[in-house]
Amino acid sequence: MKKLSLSNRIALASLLVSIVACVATVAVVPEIRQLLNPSSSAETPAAPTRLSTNLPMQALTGTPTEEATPAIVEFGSEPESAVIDVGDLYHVRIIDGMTEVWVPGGTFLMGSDVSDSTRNDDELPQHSVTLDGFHIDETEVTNAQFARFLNDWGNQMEGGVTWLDLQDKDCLIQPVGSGYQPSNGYGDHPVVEVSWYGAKAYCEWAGGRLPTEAEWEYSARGPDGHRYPWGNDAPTCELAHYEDCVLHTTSVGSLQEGASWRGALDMAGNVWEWVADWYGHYSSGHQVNPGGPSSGEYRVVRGGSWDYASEQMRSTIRAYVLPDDSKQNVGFRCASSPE
Ligand SMILES: [Ca+2]
Ligand SMILES: [Ca+2]
Repeated sequence: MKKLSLSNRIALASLLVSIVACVATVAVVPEIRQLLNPSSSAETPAAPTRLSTNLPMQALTGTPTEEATPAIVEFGSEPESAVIDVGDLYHVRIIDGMTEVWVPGGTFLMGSDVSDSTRNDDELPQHSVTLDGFHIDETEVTNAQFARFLNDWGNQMEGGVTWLDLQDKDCLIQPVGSGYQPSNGYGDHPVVEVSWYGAKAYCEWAGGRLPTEAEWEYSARGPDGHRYPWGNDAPTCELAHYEDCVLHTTSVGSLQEGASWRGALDMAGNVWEWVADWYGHYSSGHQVNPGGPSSGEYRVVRGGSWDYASEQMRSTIRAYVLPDDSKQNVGFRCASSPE
């Protein structure tokens, strides 16, 4: 099938979502997980990149002042299929209109070579990873999409915090009446101020999951081990959205030239992206579908953001954030495995 343009696909996705809106929302209640103590004094892993909470942010209007009452959740019959196939390369998820691109299974070298003078220590040791094929979202999840999720489920507490930090002035979703909506003009910007729990819950609602760290890196750099999603050329503002560009999030998917080898957009820049894994040291040796350490204190975020330097756009860069923390430069995208 001929590949549709991004705008056509967005239009198609919107149409599909409208059709299915009358059908029912099928969701899975995220299991209640053990509470994590945000003031824990456990030892910090040795790593160069911990995200700061004090980075510049343009002033935003409409700071929400109180929590909205969660919307009523209604259950109904399950749609016959959760996705519409639009071709070999991608399909559209009905519940939120997200396009997912297909990443075929393969083997790649994860992390950086020890001789690379620009690498950080936590990118070592470089190791061979084999992955089964999976789908990953073409773009970061937007404020409009996350607001729709909150309107189904309310802003639930998990891990000691709400999924979305509505009290933060940098949050771009606001409670309105008994529901939620994106701040004016920010509907197609990536959701920020979302905890790891909120990101995970969204992906489960959408019928998927957070990508593993290995899946994220493979989606970005591909089997040839590119330095950036688009290849090895240094970042420009046509390729990625970072601190030399506009000091704010931008519309997802607006930098087509920066597409990864499978067509995923903004994998470098715009917002860092939560992945499923705990942060920890890589192990050496060949691994198959690795899921990271079995426990930890921090969760991994990937890809750099609008307020980070071009050096942070490398596809092997790792950073870490407490799962109950939420930041103005951290969002996410989802993945799924074939049924
Ligand atoms: Ca990103
Ligand atoms: Ca916050």
